[in-house]
Amino acid sequence: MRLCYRTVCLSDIHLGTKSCKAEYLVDFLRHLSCTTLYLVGDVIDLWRLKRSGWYWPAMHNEVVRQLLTLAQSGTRVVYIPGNHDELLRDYAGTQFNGIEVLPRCFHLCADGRQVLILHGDEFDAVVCANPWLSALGSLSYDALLGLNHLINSGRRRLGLPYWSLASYLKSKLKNVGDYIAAFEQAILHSAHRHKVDGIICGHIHHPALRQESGVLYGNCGDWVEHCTALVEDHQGQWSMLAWITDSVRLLGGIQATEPIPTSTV
Ligand SMILES: [Mn+2]
Repeated sequence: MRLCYRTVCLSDIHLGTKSCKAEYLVDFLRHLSCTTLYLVGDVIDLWRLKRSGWYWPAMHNEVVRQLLTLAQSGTRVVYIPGNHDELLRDYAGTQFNGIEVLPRCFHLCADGRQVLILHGDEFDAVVCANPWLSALGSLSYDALLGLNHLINSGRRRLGLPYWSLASYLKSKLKNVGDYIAAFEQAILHSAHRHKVDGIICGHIHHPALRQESGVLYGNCGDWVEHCTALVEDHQGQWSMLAWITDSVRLLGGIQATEPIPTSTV
């Protein structure tokens, strides 16, 4: 079986951690051919490697090898760093072994829709402040985005790891659903602001694909738990795949209105 797509988006692979499902990803990549592959952040968990020592089994090397093979055989591979691999943000605009590094990226779908692809950690501060946002309006929304950036570039200069307000809040919140809803609202708000037809992101390890108020919301999920990918066919139709065994399960195209329940993937 060969998987042929126009575009594939993967995020939150977390190479360098024990929880990375590298063997599933290698299997997926071996079956894959596509025109463009977006790696939507937290691909290599550089902070974990730095904090808890080097963990790099042969299978993680094999993931890298498969990605380089795709790049060398004509696939455009774009690496958009996330917060766990933010050190690579310094290399935005450069290429290594045919892989482009970009901070975020606009993607033109086959059907003419314009989609913004980004990791999503830039929304952490917004998510935390969400209860007050509706009262304060979008001016403060922009200010919060700036604040999140300022705090974390300051921490970075001090050699401190990225601090995710949102993960903190997520760990404190009894209802994770509230957190996910706040994140998704922030993303949708940003889509309207950027005047794009959709946003594809990662970061919260919650795979999703749906159309909301005329905007496509896609979350790649992760390769720690869900083993999911967002794929675009040659007509511009997006679908969510979960690659858990050697068979692929199509979990719904853009008409699907519900995120995948964790229990089924
Ligand atoms: Mn992240």
